[in-house]
Amino acid sequence: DPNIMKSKFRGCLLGSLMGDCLGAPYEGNEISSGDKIIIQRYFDKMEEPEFKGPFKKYTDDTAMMKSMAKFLIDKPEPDFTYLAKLFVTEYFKEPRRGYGQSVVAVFEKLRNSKYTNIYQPANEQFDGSGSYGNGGAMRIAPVALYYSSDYNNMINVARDATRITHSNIFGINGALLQCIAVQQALHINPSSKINIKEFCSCLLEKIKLIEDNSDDSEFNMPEAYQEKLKKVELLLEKEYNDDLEDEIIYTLGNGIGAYDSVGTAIFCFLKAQSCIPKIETDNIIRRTIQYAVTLGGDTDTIACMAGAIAGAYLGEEAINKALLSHCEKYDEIISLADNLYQAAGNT
Ligand code: R7I
Ligand code: MG
Ligand code: MG
Ligand code: MG
Repeated sequence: DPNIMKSKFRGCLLGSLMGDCLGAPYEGNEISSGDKIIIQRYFDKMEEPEFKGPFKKYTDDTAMMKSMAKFLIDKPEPDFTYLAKLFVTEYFKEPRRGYGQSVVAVFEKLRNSKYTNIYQPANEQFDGSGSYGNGGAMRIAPVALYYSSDYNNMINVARDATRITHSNIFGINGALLQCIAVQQALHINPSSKINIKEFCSCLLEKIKLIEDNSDDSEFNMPEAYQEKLKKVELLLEKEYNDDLEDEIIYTLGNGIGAYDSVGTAIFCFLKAQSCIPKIETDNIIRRTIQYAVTLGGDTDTIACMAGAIAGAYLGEEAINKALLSHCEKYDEIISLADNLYQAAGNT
């Protein structure tokens, strides 16, 4: 059904935006159980129809996601130099969006070298080992939407788009894992329950192929993301207890490294398919985002990635309109999703 797909494109990009905007105020915090009550009230308050407040601003996650969508919309064949220019132009137009500390050097080098070799600046990061930050993963959702029924191209474009800023194998494969998760969610019927076991085993199968073909001589963790996904599955089966969240953070991570955040985002999405103690809402997308925020750390990015997966599964109808209305430029993201939907060959 084409209407369902159109709604899923919107849901995905809006879920991504909401996670970023609503998670950003908590980025870098360690969350105590008292903070959970504050976070519950923060979301409740925004759902009140009479509540007026300044927009929750989006950060680098959305700024770069918008460039990814524009790159796919504007060029019939992927033009990665164009994408590099979009990133750089966007950064110098609005540098104060909370970008990663090191990626800024890539933007400066790209600009100064006039894009002669768009992959060289990223290759030079961290003495040649490349960034393992989650900046590739946080912005990847448009690629999953655009290539939703062309898996091999999706992977290749996702990889080459990531490599402009992140050349480390953890940064790249983390972005691929997030991309595959969004693509899988896109193909699930929004009116049926998710089969969690099947979702995980499909992800595992695909990331295994990718890791088997990755050169990971430097770190020698050739099954890193496969092992991460197995931990996600194990943690999903655990009964709630007071130490569970500490275990989740310890095992899956909540940091700015892709390895410490992409598995966590997938976990949040799957966990939020049923009720979670101390998170009071019937809305699955809100539950996903709010849960990601309560895990602390890189809240904007983990909520953004989890929100993108949830929105791709459930579509725009499942987005809480009151919450969305507090997110900066949500109407622009709706147009962007529609243009991406058209560019992908739909009408
Ligand atoms: O990955 P990146 O775009 O940052 C994204 C994060 C998200 O949380 C955003 O919301 C924003 O807050 O930043 O930017 P990078 O600068 O490439 O990576 C982010 C950080 O990860 C770096 O500044 C480093 O602190 C760390 N990092 C590394 N540290 C040591 N060695 C990334 N790669 C390495 C490494 O190889
Ligand atoms: Mg950010
Ligand atoms: Mg290998
Ligand atoms: Mg972040």
